Formats: sequence, structure tokens, C-alpha cells
Amino acid sequence: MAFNFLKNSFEKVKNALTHTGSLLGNKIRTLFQGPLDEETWEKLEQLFYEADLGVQTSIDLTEQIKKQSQQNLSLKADELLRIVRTEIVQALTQHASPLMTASSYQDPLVILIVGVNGNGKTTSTAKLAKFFQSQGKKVLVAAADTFRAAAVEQLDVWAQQLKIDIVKGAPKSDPAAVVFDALSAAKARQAEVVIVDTAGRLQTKTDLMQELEKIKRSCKKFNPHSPQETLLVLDATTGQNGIDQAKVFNRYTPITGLILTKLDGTSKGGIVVNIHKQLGIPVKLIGVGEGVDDLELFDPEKFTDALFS
Ligand SMILES: Nc1nc2c(ncn2[C@@H]2O[C@H](COP(=O)(O)OP(=O)(O)O)[C@@H](O)[C@H]2O)c(=O)[nH]1
Ligand SMILES: [Mg+2]
Repeated sequence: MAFNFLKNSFEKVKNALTHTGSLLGNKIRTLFQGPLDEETWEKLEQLFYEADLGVQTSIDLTEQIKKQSQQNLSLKADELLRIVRTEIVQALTQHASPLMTASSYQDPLVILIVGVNGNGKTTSTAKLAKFFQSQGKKVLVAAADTFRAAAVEQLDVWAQQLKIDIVKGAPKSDPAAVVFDALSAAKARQAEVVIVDTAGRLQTKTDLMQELEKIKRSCKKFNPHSPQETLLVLDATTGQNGIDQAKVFNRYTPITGLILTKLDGTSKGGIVVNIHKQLGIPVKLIGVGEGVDDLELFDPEKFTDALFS
């Protein structure tokens, strides 16, 4: 059972990274099979860049690998590829920090889901709810995106389907009040995990950031160290724009981790490395499809293996 689960989970990540993997794994392998000259290093840098590792990371990584190759001229393609892999794992491990685990209903794990509209907040809220539910935890979700009626309905549909408790506010009602109600309900029903879906209009708007602060104050009325996680949802296909969004959010409200969605169907999965380098915020979860099971804990080794397998 456990083995099957692990295997499926690796296959899922691998399938989602097919496009990025063909750039990074396959093309680099082919490249290293030819003569190793200046042109090789230029092409290598270009491949890193195309996979969205970012300009500086692409230059640095190429320099590292070139240096090692010149220090040991007998290195073969496979060994060079292993060096690339090691360098990437190292970059990804630097800021690694696992998702908080749920302890007890006396001290429920509260997770705020924030981010720009369309990035996948509501879907990720449902996926995460299912994740904890499958660990046997009692989960409650809060529909605090009261700005859009459709967002509340969308989460409601997921909650019904997963048979998970949901607390929702009236349209345009105060999201902080919804969160307060949700945490009261969680206490009464002894929920161990509360996941809060929030509104995401214009990240530059100070209104939204004030709204998030108010939501956090609601959480602190129950527990001074709540919310334990504030996860920013980023769309992997948006490149530098996504990284800029993260910088803005993090300036206003500290982000404890990222959920990087839509890694499936993009060849720009190298953005994970760029994000770690530029932001120093750990990617904690990755979205690998639209289904409720298409969420995986981010594991640097597994991720890199999936790229190069
Ligand atoms: N392919 C893919 N689509 C996703 C993923 N996560 C979310 N989506 C889709 O992105 C769209 C927007 O998601 P939604 O959760 O409504 O975003 P929100 O506005 O931030 O709440 C929906 O069509 C989702 O199905 C993912 O990991 N992969
Ligand atoms: Mg939404």
C-alpha cells in the first residue's frame, strides 16, 4: 500500500514535469554527449534559462558545472548530469521547511490561503482539505472570499463532495468575521485543521492587505501563534510576474510557504529553483493537475529526480 502510494505520487510529479523534464533532463543529457566546449556551456545556460530558472541562477549553475568539468576532464555525460542534479537539489534544500502538521483540536492548525485571483486558491484549499482528511484529521474550511459569490459556491461544492465542514459568510460580509465564526465552529466541532480561502483581487491594493491583517487578528483571538501557516498560491506559468507577486505579498504579510500550482503542462518548472533563490521562501506544496488529488508535498529530491529520470 505505502509503496504504491509513493510510487503513484512520484509518477504523478514525473508526469506533471514531462515538459520541463524534456528540457532539463533529456536535452542536457544529449548536450553532454557531444564535445564539451564554449558552445556547450552557452547552450546549457540557454536550457536553464528556457526552463525558467532565471538569469542569475542559469549563469551560476552553468559556471559551477563548467568548473567541475574542467577540473576533471574524464567526467562523462551521466556524471555531469548528476552534478547538475546535485546543484539543483542543493539550491532547493537551502530554504526547505516542511508543511506544519496538525496536532490536536485544542490547538488546531490554521492555514490561510492567499494569492492573486485565478492562481488556484480555492482549488488548493479543497486539495489541502482532502490531504489532511486522508490523514484522518477532522478538517473545516472557511470561505472567506466573500467578495465573489462564485468563490463561496465553488468551495461549497468541494466541501459537499468531500464531506467536509464549511463555514461561509454572506456575500460582501466581513471576511475576518467569517474566520472568527469558522474558528468558533472548529472549536465546537473539535476540528484539528482549519483552512481559510481568502479573496485575491489586486495584490497591490492596501485594502486587501488590511483585510488579511484583520483576518489574522481574528485567528489570534483564539491562539496567539495562529495562523501557523500563511501559504501564498502562485501559478507556475506566470514566471517573473509570479515572483513579483510574492515579493509584494511578503512585504505586507509574512508568507510561511508557497503552493506552486499548474506545474503540469508547463516547461517552466525550473521556476521552483528561481523562486527559492530570489525569495528564500520554501515551496511547500505543488499543484500537478485540476483534480482534488493533484497536490503533492514538495520534496526537493523527488522533484529533481522526476526532472532527470
Ligand atoms: N492544470 C492545473 N490547473 C489548476 C491547478 N490548480 C488550479 N487550477 C485551475 O486554475 C483555475 C483557477 O483556480 P481557482 O482555485 O478558482 O483560483 P482562485 O481564483 O485563486 O481561487 C481553475 O480552473 C483550476 O482548476 C493545477 O495545479 N493544475
Ligand atoms: Mg477562489
